[in-house]
Amino acid sequence: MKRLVCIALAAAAPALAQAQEVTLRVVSAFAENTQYVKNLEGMIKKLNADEKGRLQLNFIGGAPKVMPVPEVGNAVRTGVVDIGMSTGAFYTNIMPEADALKLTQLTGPELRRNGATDLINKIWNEKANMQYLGRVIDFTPFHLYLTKKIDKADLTGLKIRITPVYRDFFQALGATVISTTPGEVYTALERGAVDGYGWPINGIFDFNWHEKTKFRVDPGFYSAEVSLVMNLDKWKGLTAAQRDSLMKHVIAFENANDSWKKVNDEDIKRQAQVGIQVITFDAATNRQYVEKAYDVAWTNLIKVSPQYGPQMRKLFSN
Ligand code: 173
Repeated sequence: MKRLVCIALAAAAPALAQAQEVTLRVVSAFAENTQYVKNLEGMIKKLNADEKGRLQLNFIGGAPKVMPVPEVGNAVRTGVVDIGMSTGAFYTNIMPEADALKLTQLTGPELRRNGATDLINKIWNEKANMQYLGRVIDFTPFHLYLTKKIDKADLTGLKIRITPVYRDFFQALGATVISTTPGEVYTALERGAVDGYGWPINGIFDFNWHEKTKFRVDPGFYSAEVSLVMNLDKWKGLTAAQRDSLMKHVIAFENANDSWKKVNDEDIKRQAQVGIQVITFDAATNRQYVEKAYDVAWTNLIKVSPQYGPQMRKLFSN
């Protein structure tokens, strides 16, 4: 009997030790100098101070330094790392739905309230072995940046740098598209390999692309998406208290996404200061431009994901 108790205690010991404090390894698909990582480091610092003895996050670094951009999604899926901060566009190799988070007209907190986050989690669990934790950016459209002037919403004859975010839309506008990671954009511009690129309204200064950029096309389109995703097995292995701790901080982080409005205003000013000119069209053309962006993306998503595309569209709209 005594012996049995001893064995039982020995078996329980590691589980008890783990329940005390777990350290999760975090990587970013964006480089260390970006606003995404600066914000994340602030969140991690707060979590680590508040959750001592229960949960800790260890930031390993960003792509491409710690791993190539397209490997971040798989690293989370397989558990090579525990948490990734990435845009879905960087892991469409896992599932096409990954890139649909840009199509929402609602913010992270609104998606949580209307059940969209539950749907996202169903898909992310099932197809990517990931727990979707939360969105780290809102209020931020994508734009087309150019080195050459255009007078109409037509990109025929232009080579434009893309990720899956912009592919369908820029192709529909007639562009020849070239996929690159963020780290490859500067050289592509410098060599004239591309005549422009897609990127959110903020962040071009982090990569010095302003040196090579002459125009920005307004309006913007979609809602830039970067989120925290976690290996599902690791998520399931946390205690309820550890999950609550993690989600408390992720939700607070998500609720602070208003901070992007100021970042965006500042970057718009700074772009004007360095001489980046705004190209825009008449009101009707601008409206059609944005409508086309959404139409082509939803049409394509529903084609590749007839199972989830329509449900996502319903819950992502006003
Ligand atoms: O690399 C990109 O242009 C891209 O897809 C993206 C997505 C979200 C935020 C920033 C960039």
